[in-house]
Amino acid sequence: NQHKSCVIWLTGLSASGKSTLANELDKYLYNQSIRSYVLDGDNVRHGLNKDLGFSPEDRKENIRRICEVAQLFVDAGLITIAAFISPYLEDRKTVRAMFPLGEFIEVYVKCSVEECERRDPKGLYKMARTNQLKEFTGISAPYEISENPELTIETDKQSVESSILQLAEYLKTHGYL
Ligand code: GGZ
Repeated sequence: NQHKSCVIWLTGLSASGKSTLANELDKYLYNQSIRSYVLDGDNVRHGLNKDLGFSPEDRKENIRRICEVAQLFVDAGLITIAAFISPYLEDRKTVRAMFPLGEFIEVYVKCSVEECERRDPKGLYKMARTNQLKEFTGISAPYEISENPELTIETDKQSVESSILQLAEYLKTHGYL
């Protein structure tokens, strides 16, 4: 199937729904016979970036390496879906600047910190609140909101299905699919 390769960059808090959306979009594209690949903490932070922690410098290096990998996947012709907190505006701007115009689609996965903390699937918010986890995004480390993401998805207001439709609609109307 014909598509234009690009990177779909999902940014947002821990437990905001980035990985869920990334994997559901990946499935959706697969069902349309479109080649895609998901980069997320599970396949990057445990391997390539296992030497990195969560200080601002390490997060910056994390995002820099992911950007390099994403460029390779986009070159290989895939719709590349990256799901990382990527909390710093400057780091996301740097990634954007590494891609030709139109090949970087920033998606803000918006969810209140209250709702993320309520979900807390891995108990990390709890650990952050009790100081067992330092520099935790949203609690003791910043998340900087972008002014102009290509898309905003509000996971505390809309269903996964409607979010995937919103993403697919964007990709279709902008000529990626
Ligand atoms: C934020 C942390 C931290 C701290 C561990 N702050 O919900 P998760 O568990 O599965 O996803 C989070 C993941 C964040 O990694 P990223 O590579 O996306 O972060 S960044 O883009 O900021 O470099 C969370 C877990 O790692 N985790 N400690 N202190 N998230």
